[in-house]
Amino acid sequence: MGPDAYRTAGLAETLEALGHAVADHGNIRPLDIGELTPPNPVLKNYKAYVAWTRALHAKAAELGEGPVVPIYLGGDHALAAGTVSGQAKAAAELGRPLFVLWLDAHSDFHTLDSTGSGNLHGTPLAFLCGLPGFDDLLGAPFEHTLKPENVEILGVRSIDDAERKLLLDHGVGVSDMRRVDEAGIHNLLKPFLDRVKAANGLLHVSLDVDFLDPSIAPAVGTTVPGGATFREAHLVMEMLHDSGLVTSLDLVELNPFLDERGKTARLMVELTGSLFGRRVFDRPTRSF
Ligand SMILES: [Mn+2]
Repeated sequence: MGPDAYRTAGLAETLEALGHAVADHGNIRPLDIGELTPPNPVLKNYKAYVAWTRALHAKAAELGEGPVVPIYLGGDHALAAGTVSGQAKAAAELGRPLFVLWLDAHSDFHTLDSTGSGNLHGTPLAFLCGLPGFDDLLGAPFEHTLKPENVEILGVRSIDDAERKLLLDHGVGVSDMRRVDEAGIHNLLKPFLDRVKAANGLLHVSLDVDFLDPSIAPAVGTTVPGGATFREAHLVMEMLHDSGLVTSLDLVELNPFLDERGKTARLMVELTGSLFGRRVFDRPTRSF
């Protein structure tokens, strides 16, 4: 339902109005992977996670090498295990490092052992950073793991104890909402973008609906109060556009059943428009 809500909210039309050519590749289907036993009985929909990851990985590895900016629509944030691993494979083929900006209320850094809830949308970043236990996902060890220092999690405000330890041990960049309040989006994001540029890196952005404050984006199953405001979110997107560095994007965790007259889907489309060059406020040049 998530992808169709974005289509209905005019994602393609918004991008076309900005002068971009858009190709809708339709809905991807999970691979048929046969029987599979979960390594931890608490895990929910484990087989589906594996089946989707393999399908999305193959698609993203193919799109990642082309002169296009893929936008992956979901759906569960677990999809990033496939999209980002595929983009990472493509980046390796191109001989360039992949950086990831993870815009999320949560850090999604659980292993299949550390998760208490069994919700697999809490695990993709741990897989992508090479933590152990995920070999089922691609049917082989993931070769193109992200360097944890090339990952920046922004806007986080809910981290489980087990995750906090893993994040610190691995040196992932984490800017929580307190840091956003104290330092501001610009001061947190600019140094990261400068590092991507200096490394001639590719940049994948993974935007979870719950990055946003629930008052402006209610259509998500895991709301956490105190999220990014309308202006903070647009500032992130405008800075990303100005940087010219973004090479792929996830839009995830939209649940249209929980939306209020499509406002969350429309906001996510507007934010994508900002990332692709639309300005919310005109900034006329003045002479002083
Ligand atoms: Mn997430």
